[in-house]
Amino acid sequence: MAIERTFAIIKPDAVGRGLAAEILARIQKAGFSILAIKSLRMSKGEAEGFYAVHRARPFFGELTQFMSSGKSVVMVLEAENAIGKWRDTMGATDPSKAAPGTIRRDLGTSIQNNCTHGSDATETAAFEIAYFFSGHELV
Ligand code: 3AN
Repeated sequence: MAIERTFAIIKPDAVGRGLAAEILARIQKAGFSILAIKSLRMSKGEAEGFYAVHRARPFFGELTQFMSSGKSVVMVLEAENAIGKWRDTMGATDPSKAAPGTIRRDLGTSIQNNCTHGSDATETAAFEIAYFFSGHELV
């Protein structure tokens, strides 16, 4: 299987609760290389652009408010099958439905405050990586 890249976020709930180091340790333990990483606070507009596919959903306003409420850590992760592997490491969107041992099950507190984000497909990963990182940050 080819080496793949995915885009990951440690969301403001997790950063605010001091869980960034714990999540980074899980990323390393799962065998990802962190190709690029930075900390930033999204503006409301940046969050709206990032989650544009969800703009018709009832939770869009709340979601973009939350994502712009504090610092996030954004990353590009590399591994074999990185997209699927990172989604497996995170667990299901709703922490109460996520498998034991996953980040969302162990650390998430609600369907919104679920600690992490991960791309769901190759095209999404390409869009999301380019949304936060320039080519020179990915060499
Ligand atoms: P995932 O992040 O697991 O791919 P998506 O893409 O369906 O899930 O949802 C994007 C984000 O929107 C989720 N990570 C979560 O923070 C939020 N979200 C999803 N469903 C709901 C919901 N029913 N109520 C509130 N927030 C939600």
